[in-house]
Amino acid sequence: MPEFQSVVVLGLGYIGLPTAAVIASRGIKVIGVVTKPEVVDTVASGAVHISEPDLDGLVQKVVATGALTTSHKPVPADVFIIAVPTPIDAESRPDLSSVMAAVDSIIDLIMPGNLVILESTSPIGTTEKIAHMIGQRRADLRIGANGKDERACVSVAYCPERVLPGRILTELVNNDRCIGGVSPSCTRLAQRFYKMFVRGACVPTTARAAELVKLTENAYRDTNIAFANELSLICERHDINVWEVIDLANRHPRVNILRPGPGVGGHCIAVDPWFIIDSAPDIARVMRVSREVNDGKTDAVFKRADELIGERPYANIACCGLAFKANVDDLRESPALKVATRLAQKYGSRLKVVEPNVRKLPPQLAQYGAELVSIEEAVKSCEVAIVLVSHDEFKMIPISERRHLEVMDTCGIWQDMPVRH
Ligand code: SAJ
Repeated sequence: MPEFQSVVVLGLGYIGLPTAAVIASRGIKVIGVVTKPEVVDTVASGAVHISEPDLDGLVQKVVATGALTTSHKPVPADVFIIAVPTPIDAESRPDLSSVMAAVDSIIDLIMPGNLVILESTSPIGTTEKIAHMIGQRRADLRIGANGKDERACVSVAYCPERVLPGRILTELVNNDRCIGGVSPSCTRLAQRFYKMFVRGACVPTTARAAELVKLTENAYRDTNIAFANELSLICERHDINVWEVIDLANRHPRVNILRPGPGVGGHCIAVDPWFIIDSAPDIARVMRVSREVNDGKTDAVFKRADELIGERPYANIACCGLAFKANVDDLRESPALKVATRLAQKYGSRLKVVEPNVRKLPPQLAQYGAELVSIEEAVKSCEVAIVLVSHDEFKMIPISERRHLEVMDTCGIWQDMPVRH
């Protein structure tokens, strides 16, 4: 009989739903748990509430076979996976309330032999805290014993998700995973579980190290993007083309500068470094400054756009892109959306917004009279263009159709014409 026959996935967002669907596709019974009734119903009908390539087909299939079902509350299972959001609060400190609520909801259901896995990005020590919480409330259970009688204990482990939005289904299966239990036996059990659906290596470590690994990956990327964004402002000061500088510098065999943009968005890279900074504020100086540089870039982009528009008092303005990055529909923590909102506040109906991945303009833009249009319509009806996201649809517009535009291109997609960045 298979070691793991049923899995409860707590949270059906960008990570929980694809994870639940992939596990269900291996023939394991999966129950996706989410508190929002509309998500319970949508997924139960075989549909999806998030946009991610190929996810709709997979969910439809596993729901149709009965391998994936949904519920608003957890049920007993062999494995519990916690994949709920871990945002930061107003003081940039980790908010673990959803994780703790998820643990609370399963504590009375846990049985000897069960595996509890945390996948949510979390501060160092969270997995141990969860193990402690279960131990305190369930004196009848032994947590993570380091012994032979693995099946008599409850195992608790951390296994961070590392998938890239837009490539989630591929990366979920092919990326290496680092797996840290609160004891070596917990790590081993969690490794056996992930090996059932992960083709990448399942590398063992401790829970605390695994927590920091996840945070480190995103803090590393944030710092590298901050370097690129700082360089773009230096280039602007000296009137040098930043894309050319990066291109030439990257010809050095040991240099690989990332791309500047309007700032860093999404719910991961702009958030996770704070978990490290909060844990060691006196040491994490580079990470803090990187956050400030990346947030500051969004302000700088707005000011430059405002100056450019100020030179054309009656012109219509094409605002190209709202998503947090190219070719996704996710507007969460999007620097492009922040810039567009400030432009809409100031320029109202002069603003023609292009976002090919959404059907409706967010209310914070619509309320000022800004309008959602196609990229073709925008280049035709505007004299100024502010490029905020490097969507494929924008790259495909030929120079003959945009030659008349005064362009500020924060992403470097139209380098065949004079642009400001
Ligand atoms: N960005 C730049 N310049 C670049 C690369 C990205 O400005 O050269 C910006 C993007 O436009 C976006 C932001 O950074 O606003 C983040 O985009 P991203 O594609 O770098 O990352 P995410 O947030 O989509 O996903 C990241 C990934 N982490 C790493 O690559 C280290 C992903 O693997 C993680 O699983 C995900 O965070 C997560 O969930 O933590």
